[in-house]
Amino acid sequence: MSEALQKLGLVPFFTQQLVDTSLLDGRVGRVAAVQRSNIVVFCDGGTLSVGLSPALQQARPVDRPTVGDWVVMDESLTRIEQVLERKSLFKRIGAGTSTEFQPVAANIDTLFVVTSCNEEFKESRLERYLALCNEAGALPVIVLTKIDLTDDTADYVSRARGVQVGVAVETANALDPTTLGGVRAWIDDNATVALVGSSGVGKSTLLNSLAGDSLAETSGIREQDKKGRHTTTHRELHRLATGGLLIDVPGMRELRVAEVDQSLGVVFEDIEALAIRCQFADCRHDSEPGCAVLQAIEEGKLDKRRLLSYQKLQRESALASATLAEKRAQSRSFGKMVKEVKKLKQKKGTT
Ligand SMILES: Nc1nc2c(ncn2[C@@H]2O[C@H](COP(=O)(O)OP(=O)(O)OP(=O)(O)O)[C@@H](O)[C@H]2O)c(=O)[nH]1
Ligand SMILES: [Mg+2]
Ligand SMILES: [Zn+2]
Repeated sequence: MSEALQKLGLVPFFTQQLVDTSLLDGRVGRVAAVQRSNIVVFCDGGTLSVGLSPALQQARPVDRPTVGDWVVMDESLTRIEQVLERKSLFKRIGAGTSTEFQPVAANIDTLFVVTSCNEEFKESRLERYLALCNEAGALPVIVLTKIDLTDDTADYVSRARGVQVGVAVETANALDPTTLGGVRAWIDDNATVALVGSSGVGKSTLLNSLAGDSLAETSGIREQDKKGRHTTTHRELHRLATGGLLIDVPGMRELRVAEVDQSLGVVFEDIEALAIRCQFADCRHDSEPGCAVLQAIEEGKLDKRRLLSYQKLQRESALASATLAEKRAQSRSFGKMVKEVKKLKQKKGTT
C-alpha cells in the first residue's frame, strides 16, 4: 500500500474489499468533495475530478459516493465504478419533508461536535448530535469554541459533560492556535475527523488554525442573534500537513435523527439506568406511580429538560423506523405486483 494512500486513511478494512490489489496502483481514491456534476477524488497520483458510472447515477443517495468514501475508478480514471463498504457513516434525515437518509461524512473515526460559549449552546442540540454520532460508529468529542468571549468556560464545560456520561469535552479559542492542544490530541495520524455543528460556531476557523493555513472560508456572525451566515456551502475533506484528515461540514439548520434507538441508550445511560427501577416495566415516566425517573427529577438529581429531550428523540426515532418499514413494505408489494404482471404476460404469450 502506498504511503500517500495510507496518509489518506486507507486501512486493511478497505483493501480487503478489492477484487484485485493491483487496483491500488492508481485506481483507488478517497472522495474529497461532491460537486454538482463532478466528484473530487484524492488518490496516489494527486487530485482527480471524475463522474459516476451509470449504475451509481441511478443509485439511492445513501449509496452514492459521499465525502470520505473510498472508491474504485474505471481504467481511464474518468468515473467512479464502486464505492467500498463504509467503516462508519454520519447521516441524518434530509431537511424539509424528505424522509430519505442523507449521508454527511463517511469513514470518520472521530466526530468533533462543535458548539460555542454563547447563546448558540444548547444541551438538547448536543444530545441530538451525540445520538447520531453513536449511531454512525464514530467517537464523539464536544469542542467548545469562543472561550475568549466568556468568563464562564467552566460552567459550559460542566453542562457539556452532562449530555453523555463520560463524553470528552475540549475547549478552544479557534482563532488562537496556542489554545488548541486539547483538540489536537484527538487528531491521530491518518485518522479522519469530521467537524459538525451550527453555522457560525467556528468549525472552519478551527480547521484553518489546526492546519496553520487558510484552507476554508470563514465569516462573522450576526451580532443581534449570534447566528452564522452559512459560509461553508459544501462538505470537504482536507489534509493536515502534520497528519490527519478533517472534514469541514456546513452548519446544519435542521438535524432530524434517523433510527437511533440503540444510541439513545448510550447518550441517556443515566435515564435508562434509573428506568430499570421504575415500578412498571413499560413506564413512560409521565405520571405513573413508582417512577424512579420522575423521583430523580423531584430530588434535583436529573434535569427535566433532559427527560423531555430523551422522549422527543425516542418519538422521532420511532417515526423514522415506521416510515422506513412502510417504505420497505411498499416496495415489496410493488415488486410483487411487477412479478405478477410479468407472469400474466408470459402466460398470455404462451396461449
Ligand atoms: N472570538 C472568537 N471568534 C471565533 C472563534 N471561533 C470562530 N470565531 C469567529 O466566528 C465566526 C464564524 O466562524 P466560522 O469558522 O466561519 O464558522 P463555521 O462554523 O465554519 O460556520 P458555517 O461555515 O456557516 O457553518 C468568524 O467571524 C470567526 O472569526 C473563537 O473561538 N473565538
Ligand atoms: Mg464553515
Ligand atoms: Zn418511570
